[in-house]
Amino acid sequence: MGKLFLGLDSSTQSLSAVVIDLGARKVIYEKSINFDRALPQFKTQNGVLPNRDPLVKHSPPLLWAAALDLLFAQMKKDKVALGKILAVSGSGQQHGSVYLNDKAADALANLDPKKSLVENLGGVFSRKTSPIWMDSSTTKECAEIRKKLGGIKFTASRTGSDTFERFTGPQIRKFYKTDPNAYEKTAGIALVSSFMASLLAGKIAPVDFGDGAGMNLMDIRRKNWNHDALKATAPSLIGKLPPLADSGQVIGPVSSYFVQKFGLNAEALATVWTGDNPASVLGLGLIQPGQVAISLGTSDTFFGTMEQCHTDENGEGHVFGSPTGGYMTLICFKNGSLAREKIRELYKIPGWKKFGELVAQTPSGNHGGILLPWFEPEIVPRVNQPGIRRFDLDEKNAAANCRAIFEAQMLSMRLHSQWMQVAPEKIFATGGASNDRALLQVLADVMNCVVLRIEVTKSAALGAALSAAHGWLAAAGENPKWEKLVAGFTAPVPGSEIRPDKKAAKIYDKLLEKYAACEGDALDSLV
Ligand code: XUL
Repeated sequence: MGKLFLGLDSSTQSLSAVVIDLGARKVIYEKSINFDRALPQFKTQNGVLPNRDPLVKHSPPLLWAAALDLLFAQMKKDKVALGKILAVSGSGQQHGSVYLNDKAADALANLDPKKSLVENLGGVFSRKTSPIWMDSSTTKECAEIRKKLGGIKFTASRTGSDTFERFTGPQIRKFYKTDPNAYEKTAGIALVSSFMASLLAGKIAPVDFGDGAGMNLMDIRRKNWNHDALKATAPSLIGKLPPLADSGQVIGPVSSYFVQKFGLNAEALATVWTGDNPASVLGLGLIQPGQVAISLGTSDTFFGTMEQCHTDENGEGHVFGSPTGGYMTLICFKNGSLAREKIRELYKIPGWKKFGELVAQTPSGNHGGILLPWFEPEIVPRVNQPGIRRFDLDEKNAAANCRAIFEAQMLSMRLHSQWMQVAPEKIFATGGASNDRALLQVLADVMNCVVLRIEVTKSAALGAALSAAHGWLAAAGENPKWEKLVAGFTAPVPGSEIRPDKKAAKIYDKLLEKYAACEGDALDSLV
């Protein structure tokens, strides 16, 4: 058996583990614990606590700790060679925050293996629930912080993003405003990622530069806490935040809790965790600038590594620290498969296969027809009053509308990713809709770029395992190279390459101008 590393991913609905054998370049174990099903006592729905206010989305941090116990117990039962694992790292859903009191550090240092993590941690929280990334109840706080930082452009250029409701800074501000006593009693604020790392390490863990950039608190260029942002958020915040560090950096040996209870090796290293999106960059092997991933899921996301730090003046996209040391970008479009699904329902199209066939039957550029895809409020561009709009497009033509929705989504991605100043060299497509070649051809033509399909089920946990390996090798005095480390773990699906059609690409260059004009008119009419 070669060198084994464990990567964990604490996501909204589940906690997953991936164990890799670095020498054999293989994933040798995968497992997930679904929160609602495995831990019904926490009464979550899809990992979130029900709330009367639809804008409020919280989860109990003890649920995540309980899941960690369950997952280790499962790995032991499945006879995973836990004693052979050299280092552990992880990733967490981004932006969510955990509020700890002054008993936390002591409790973490003295985790009793005869008790569960839940019993050990019962008294360490200054706030029982954690706001997570789905929360959108902080519009007021976003405006307050943005104003103090000098507007959208300055907020983005300092912290990597404009203020967003789900980002941690606005969430902390809301907590301070609504419960100042509990805020005062808060000794430490962790992200989901650093909270989970703290359990493994048995001490308060640093926040990494990837997840730290999702807080509106970190100076994106200097990679330290930005004092103006801290001041704009809440008083005495610096004393409550842990240090910032590279993901994968060694914190120390794993807590003896996991050694005694589950048989982890006493010399195994606990390392700094990151956010799920930065970890996915590693898990998908996107370490070269110019390699971009487009995930066609519930929402569509566009992300990749970036050499130089360019922030978005319009405040639509995000810049995070990359686990490989530089920067990564992320743009999240809410109307992804959600909008495609709506068109499918509207035109009673029986399945996705038929949807793809209808797209293939229609010409590139749809004779100039445009459909703005905002069935739901959109993040990029910001649209609070949803509604689709058609321009030169026959509402009765089902095939043209199928093509129009996907063309609109891809044109919007191209338009709203221009601020990155990186022309993609290769696009890796993942997610449900990436199964369809007709859709991928549209993507290749709109972006005028080669598209390859990539299938990794647990890209964040795999990325975390690779980060653990990187941290362990660096601590052993080696100089690990990311290219070599990720090689062999992820590869595009054989035969999935799609090249852009030169004629179609020209049509889209022109259509992009029309799309931008239609979008501009629609946004103006919404003001
Ligand atoms: C990214 C974001 C989500 C969560 C999902 O900004 O909010 O992708 O990280 O876990």
